[in-house]
Amino acid sequence: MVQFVYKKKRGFMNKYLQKVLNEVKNKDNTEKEYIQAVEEVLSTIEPVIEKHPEYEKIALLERMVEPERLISFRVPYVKDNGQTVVHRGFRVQFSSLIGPYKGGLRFHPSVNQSIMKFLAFEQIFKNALTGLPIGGGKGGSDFDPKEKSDGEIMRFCQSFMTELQRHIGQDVDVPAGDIGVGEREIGYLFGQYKRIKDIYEGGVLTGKGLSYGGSLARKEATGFGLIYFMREMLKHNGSQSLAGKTVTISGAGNVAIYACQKAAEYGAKVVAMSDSKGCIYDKDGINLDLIKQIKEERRGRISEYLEARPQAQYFARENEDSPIWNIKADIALPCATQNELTLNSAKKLVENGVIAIGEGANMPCTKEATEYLLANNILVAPAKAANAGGVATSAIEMSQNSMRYYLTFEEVDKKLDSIMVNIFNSCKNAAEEYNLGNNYVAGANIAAFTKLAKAMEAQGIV
Ligand code: NDP
Ligand code: 2IT
Repeated sequence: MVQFVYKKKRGFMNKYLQKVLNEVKNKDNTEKEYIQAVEEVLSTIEPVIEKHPEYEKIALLERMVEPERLISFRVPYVKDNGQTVVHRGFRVQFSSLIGPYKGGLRFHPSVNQSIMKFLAFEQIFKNALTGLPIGGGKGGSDFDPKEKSDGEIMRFCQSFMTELQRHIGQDVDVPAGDIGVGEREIGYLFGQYKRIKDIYEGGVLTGKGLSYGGSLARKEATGFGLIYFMREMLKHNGSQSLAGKTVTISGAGNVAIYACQKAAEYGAKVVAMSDSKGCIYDKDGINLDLIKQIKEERRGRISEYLEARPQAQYFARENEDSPIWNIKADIALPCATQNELTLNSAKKLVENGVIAIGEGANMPCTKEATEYLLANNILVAPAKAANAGGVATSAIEMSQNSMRYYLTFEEVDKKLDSIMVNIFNSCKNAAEEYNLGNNYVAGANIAAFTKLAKAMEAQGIV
């Protein structure tokens, strides 16, 4: 199926690309995730750069890999036991080329500058693919919301926003959720913003609660969008469908839960889900209501699933390879975090007959895993395209806030569906134009890059 094979190259044929990559590797040499994300994009746009030698003179790529602004700040808060703790906050305002900076906030102990920059960089391309007027940004903190009281979460969010508020605004930069930041955190952040600015500015954050300006279907959007993209990809490759397919989904958070719901609605059987500690396998199909109770209501561990369904199995994670990828499936959906699907896992999936991978998380496959999957003719729905439904629906939330008029669930869902169809078609058309078969990883990067390059040329040297 895949005519173009991702080759492990010693370097690029194109000297300009090689020069830019070398500069990033030298300047940002400790930022391994950021280098990985840049290398992945550069490795797929070579045919476009070959066609446009004029880009070098205007330093188009150098400008694309340098954030417009990178903000790092102190976030102190007081724990319930009276102890003051200091965390590090970030906001990377990477590109305002096609709209206000837009992207989520991640609260996770692993957060650092490299992870923030890789996420913000990918967000620029993702947001361009949506066709909506949103630039690229990302932020967060190395704060761990796990096992914190509501009071601690609230005080942390208030402290975080006390600094962040001077950098954001509905026409400037619009944060949303990501790992560890959901409706509860967005609520506390919004409340503090409103208090400091003394204004109701609905469009300053997305993923808000429905009672104060949120959009119906935003919660579901990333997971639903992933499945809409997968539906299109299967349809265009052998007229296949999700019905009757066995699916495994890593993670049990916002993206994973709603991907599971939509996959089941389309007649697929989801047999496994996971969290960072391990995975559950339920051969009769995952009971999603139970997962929602454990994860959304109790904020518990996925191992608790066995208490209600003892016939299911639990596999604890022992090393960097998540046990979920050892489970036989037609479709695997990594929806947890970056680099969670390694070369070993990719080999296992291929050995077990997987036909398609859908990246719900950002950069979930390692570089080697992606290369191996594509070389083995596995369909890969790349993150920048496949998980863009979340941010696209955030943009729809912003529109509703500006209009002061709210759409129904069905209206938002229908828009989301048609955006995902358009994104798939953009990836497909770009791949076809450059004779890359069904390499949608390259297709997504080329489609997004082409749009961004045009906007950069049009706006002059900024
Ligand atoms: P949540 O916080 O709701 O859920 C995250 C899930 O991933 C949890 O099950 C968590 O397990 C697991 N996880 C987190 N870190 C790790 C890790 N280091 N190793 C293994 N498992 C881990 O986050 P989301 O569902 O919102 O985000 C999941 C992914 O989707 C992220 O990559 C995010 O960037 C991406 N994404 C999110 C969008 C959104 O709208 N929310 C939009 C587009 C992409 P545990 O509880 O044990 O930590
Ligand atoms: O990675 C992502 O696209 C998100 N976390 C959602 C960003 C957003 O602004 O809705």
